[in-house]
Amino acid sequence: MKDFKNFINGEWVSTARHFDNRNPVDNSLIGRVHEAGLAEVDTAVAAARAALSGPWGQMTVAQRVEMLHAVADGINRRFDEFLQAEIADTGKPASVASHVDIPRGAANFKVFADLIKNVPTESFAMATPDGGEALNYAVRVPRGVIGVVCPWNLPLLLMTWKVGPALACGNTVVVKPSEETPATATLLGEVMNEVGVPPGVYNVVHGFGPDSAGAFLTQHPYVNGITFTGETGTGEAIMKAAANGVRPVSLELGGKNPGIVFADADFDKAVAGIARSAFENSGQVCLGTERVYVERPIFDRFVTALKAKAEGLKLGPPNDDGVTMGPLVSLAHQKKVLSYYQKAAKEGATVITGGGIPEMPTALSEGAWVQPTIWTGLPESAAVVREEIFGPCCHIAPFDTEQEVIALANDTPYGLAATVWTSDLGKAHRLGGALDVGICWINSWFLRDLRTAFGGAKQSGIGREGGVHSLEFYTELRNICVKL
Ligand code: NAD
Ligand code: 6OD
Repeated sequence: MKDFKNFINGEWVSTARHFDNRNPVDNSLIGRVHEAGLAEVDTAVAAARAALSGPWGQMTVAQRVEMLHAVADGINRRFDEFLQAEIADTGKPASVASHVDIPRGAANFKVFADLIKNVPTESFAMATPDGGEALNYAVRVPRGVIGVVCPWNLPLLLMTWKVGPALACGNTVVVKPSEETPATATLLGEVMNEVGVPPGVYNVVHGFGPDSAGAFLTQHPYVNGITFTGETGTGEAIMKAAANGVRPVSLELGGKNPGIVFADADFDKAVAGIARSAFENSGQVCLGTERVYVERPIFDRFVTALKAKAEGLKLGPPNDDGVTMGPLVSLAHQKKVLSYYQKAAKEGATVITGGGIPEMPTALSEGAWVQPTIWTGLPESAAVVREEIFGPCCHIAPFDTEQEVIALANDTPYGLAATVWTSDLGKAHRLGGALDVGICWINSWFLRDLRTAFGGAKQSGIGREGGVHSLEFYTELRNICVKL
């Protein structure tokens, strides 16, 4: 039985209130989590605030960079522990987590450490009204204490994607991992201590959202900025909390992303790409494809080919050979996804494949399993075509013209991502410009240089992170003007 404690000021803090942490593969108990109350959140924020002016605040950029490289190396040294912790919490295949989640966990520290060394600021020699001269320049200063509130789908990756740049910029952080996935944020506390990150720089408080650690953290007056990844509704609540004290927010929220396949696309690559974007991580990727639009001449062939891909997925526990799909993150999420499977059937969908719970061996029957699922035949107004499901499923509809598919793709309150599959370069660029999303992939998915801007349009988020855009959020520019 594991015991997940809060990590505050470099120490492990237990509390009297606990909640269970379960493995979604079979619903077995992994351990208990110590829920932070207002007092623990208060202590964590105070520690983070004090650390700003301690040894951390006095480090040169070069020293901070070295320390963040040591954190990345620390993750890599304990790669297998991070991997096993992440797959126990989420149930995702080890083959995915070992290629995506854990390497990115380390890379998120290195990339932003390297970036902060090279960040330019503006500087002007100016004439003054009295005929003299002044030097007017800006320096980047850390914002202060950053509250980092995380989801459960890519726990280490999405947490370090915020913590890496926040620390690179000289801030301190208090992290609230998802209640579903406390493990890797906790393990990272051990690495921070091992490599000598000063106490108070990285803190972790466990708990839930409303009336728990999430709300206590985001409402805390000494938190100077909040970065959040999760559902759009939660983003709205956090934005309201941040209004008190006029604190900045960066919000990465939900999506209902279109995948568009033109008849001129490389057919096999398009099928493989859409299959990956719909089913990887059991469809629990905010950037995943839940609406597929296929040009009419290849529609039937595409549906048949995607069905074969879905039915070719091997469901099973993360460490088993050849497994390509795990369970959903929890029984609660399984219930939500299954409710959409039922809605689709009620609304008259043609179920091409799946639509229920797969038959699993007895040892796994208590797990949060669902079948990869494909529907056709629904109107655009159907719930499963409009609402984010966050499961391994998609609806496929035919289209006839470029203008028609652009209108269909944009007809959603969300605007996170899109994928377009075509061999026509002009069409690719036109779609890239016309789709109202934060990121548009052409003949690819989940491919990005971390120095580019990342974020959502419309209700998929506010702000951009990545590269210098992260530095914009995690620092403030101070204007200094010196009369010479
Ligand atoms: P969620 O919004 O339910 O929870 C995210 C985090 O917020 C958790 O740590 C939770 O405890 C906390 N929280 C909940 N209510 C809160 C409140 N009132 N105040 C403060 N904290 C609160 O999201 P989830 O279910 O963990 O993740 C799935 C969602 O996240 C999906 O909608 C998905 O699209 C989105 N997501 C978006 C991105 C992106 O980059 N845009 C990335 C990953 C996930
Ligand atoms: O790759 C990233 O940096 C990122 N923020 C991915 C988001 C994935 C959503 O589930």
